[in-house]
Amino acid sequence: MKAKPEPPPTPAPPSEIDFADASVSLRYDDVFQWTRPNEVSDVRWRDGAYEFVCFNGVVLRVSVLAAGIFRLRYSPDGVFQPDFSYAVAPAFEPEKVVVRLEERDDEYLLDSGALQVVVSKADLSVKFYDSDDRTLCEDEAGFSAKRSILKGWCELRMEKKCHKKEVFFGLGDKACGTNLAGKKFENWCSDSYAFGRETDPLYRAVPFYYALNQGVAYGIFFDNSFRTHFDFDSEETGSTSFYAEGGELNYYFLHGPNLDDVARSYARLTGTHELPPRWALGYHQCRWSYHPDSHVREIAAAFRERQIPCDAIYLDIDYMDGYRCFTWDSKAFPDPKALVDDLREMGFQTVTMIDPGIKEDPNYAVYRDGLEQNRFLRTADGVVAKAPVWPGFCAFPDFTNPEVRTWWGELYENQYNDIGIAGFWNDMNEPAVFHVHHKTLPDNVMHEHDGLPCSHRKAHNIYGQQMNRASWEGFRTLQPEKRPFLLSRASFSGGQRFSAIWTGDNCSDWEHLQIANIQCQRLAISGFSFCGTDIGGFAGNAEGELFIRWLQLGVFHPLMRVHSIGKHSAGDGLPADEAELTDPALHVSDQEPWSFGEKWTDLAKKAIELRYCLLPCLYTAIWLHTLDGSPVLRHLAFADAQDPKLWDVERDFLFGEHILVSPVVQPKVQRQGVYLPKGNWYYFWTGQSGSGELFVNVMPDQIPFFVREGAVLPVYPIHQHTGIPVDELTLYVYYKNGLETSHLYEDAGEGYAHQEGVFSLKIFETEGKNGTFSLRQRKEGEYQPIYGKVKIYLVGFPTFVKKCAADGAEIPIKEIKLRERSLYTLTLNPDFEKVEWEG
Ligand code: MIG
Repeated sequence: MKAKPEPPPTPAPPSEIDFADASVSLRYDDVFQWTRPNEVSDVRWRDGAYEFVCFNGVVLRVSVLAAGIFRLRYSPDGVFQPDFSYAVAPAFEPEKVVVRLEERDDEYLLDSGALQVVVSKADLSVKFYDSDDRTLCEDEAGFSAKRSILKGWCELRMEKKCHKKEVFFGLGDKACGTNLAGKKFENWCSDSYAFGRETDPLYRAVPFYYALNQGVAYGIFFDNSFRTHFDFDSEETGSTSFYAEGGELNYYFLHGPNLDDVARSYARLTGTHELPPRWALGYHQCRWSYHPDSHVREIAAAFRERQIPCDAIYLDIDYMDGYRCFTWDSKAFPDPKALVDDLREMGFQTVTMIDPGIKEDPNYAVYRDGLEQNRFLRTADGVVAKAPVWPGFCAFPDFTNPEVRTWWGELYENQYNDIGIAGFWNDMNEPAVFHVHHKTLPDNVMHEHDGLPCSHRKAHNIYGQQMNRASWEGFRTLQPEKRPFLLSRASFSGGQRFSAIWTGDNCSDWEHLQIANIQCQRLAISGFSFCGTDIGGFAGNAEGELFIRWLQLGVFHPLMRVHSIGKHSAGDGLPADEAELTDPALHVSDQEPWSFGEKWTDLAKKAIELRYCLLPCLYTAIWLHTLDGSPVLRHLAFADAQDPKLWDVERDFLFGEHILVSPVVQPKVQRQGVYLPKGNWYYFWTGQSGSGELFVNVMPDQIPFFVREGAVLPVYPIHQHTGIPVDELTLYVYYKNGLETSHLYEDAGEGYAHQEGVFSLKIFETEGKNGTFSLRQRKEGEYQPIYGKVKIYLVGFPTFVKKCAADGAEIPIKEIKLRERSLYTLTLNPDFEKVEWEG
């Protein structure tokens, strides 16, 4: 070990002062100063972290939270603010990891086994290595911080080396192409009506990305709620950087080596959505607005008449009395309980919208109570902050105050407990206000921030997330035995614990169908697996073909909801530009499954039916997600990160354990080329198998998708809503020469008994060798699905099946020819343990 360097004889030189605006004006707008770490003077162990202290006072704290999760916190002046995060799940518990500190000539090494970090003595820059000595990620300029007189520490920066051909994924819900390399982004929750591919920022802020360096993955989660900026080498200088406009440079390094490992580590850190109620995974119909109640009833009746499955109908803002949250327009909805009861009778759940803005109106109880009980945000000068939204000027609850969250949660009592509204929809919670440029509350609005008061600069990005938390916790308290359903527009990392997400105000065109596809993939790998888009597009008018292709894609989105602007009573109090954009005259066409003529209605019905057939796959995928954080949707690169051909794929993606979806996102497609990741895949619609590059014939009523060889795909019969018990389960079993495992998870679809063991988990193991194929079933849990039989389809068996036995007893089989391949069916008792086929 080398002796510690002697401190320099003179005090550290002051950092350079840059009179930034001097060239522009003699009156300095502000004065900036940059701080960068200099030589490391000391390393010490303090409060569970290694602290590296530089001569000029910069400090880096490194802690190892789990095998593969390192945390790095920097302070430019040696002072750390209290450690606090709205993103990290309270349930996250650091693991004990053995870490060895070694001092070398020029650097310190922290060795945790699989992952190692070295810290340079010269300038505090860090490098991450894996146990094979591969450099995963290394600082370029590393840490720096800028402060100014007017804003204090206003740029906390990290700059890393960007490797040649390094690929980047994630970052929440950017609308651009999959690979983020060469682009730069901002995170600032923003109302983005009719956004496009290049629009940035959007509604959500998720400062988390994946990097893939020669097929080896790592992740970076920059846990900072200020406006953040990410640059993936957009200037081609060979560097990736990110910075925040305040707060702390505090990031987590998540070790791969697989993309899935990174996804799971991120989920472990920030949590997952819990199992939703089963109805929330059915088809949802929405409109701005179904109004009055008779119209809602007509819509419901039309679904049942046409036998088009549906589980939920939404009420947009017009159900309220003058956009006052938690009230009803008593003319249009004279008896909401009767409406909701009748809908439930028919198998529909009702979802209502709630906004954060509370109308300034002394006769409105929520506003009055809020004022009296000091529930609203105030400016730094102490006055209640007000800004116009739908109802005119509004006050905004401070959801970062625990008492306000409790108060807010209780406001749902009437709708949730008395009227029976099953789920809620939080809109405008960026928060959005009607100001053409600023679009949100001013910076000088103060937030309680759970005991660490701060300005809106810090709280803006978590406002929506904390509104969702307030709502969610309210539902859990009001009806602890019921699984909440909450859909939100804005959120922040970790917000997946409190709500599902839809992508906001998109448009009815093909470009937006492509964006919808990309955004959901990206949201899912960024923690928000429970996501969906306004199917058919929100703004503008869809045509039949677009609507059908979008519905078909929606089959594979955890939230499957049609929504569009239409007949609504908006207009009052709207700023001119918004009034124009939302002019109902521009968006008149209906967007119900039957709105496009008989031909398209049949196709829409088929798409929605497919959703109900595949519900067991979706439910199982979500269950797996809640268990280990595996995203329900994944970019194709997740299937084989070593294959560069998959890095830039945008259209095709993985769904759940074993499905690969190749949606049609362009008009008039008749044949579609697909590149399949390693292994054999079966085309669902024909049962044909293939690998690598291939073409499929695209039918109007089919969304192309493939199933991995060896997989067991559970399928339910078509049912009109999820409240109808299914009486049969079908297992599609795909032949493979080798082994594969699949799961089927089922439970009551509501309530929390599954946490006490009342669930049914079936683990399927298939094995093919020497002309035989077997399927084994193991069961766990105490839940008994009601279906009394299971039908098995064997797909892709290479020869003719000569013999088949279930649990040792030979059974007769019926053979059905399907194209070139044989498809064999048999019906068994659901408790079977083993089926064997011989050729
Ligand atoms: O300023 O409630 O994104 O889904 O229909 C528009 C009316 C307010 C925006 C939401 C949209 C919803 C609409 N809302």
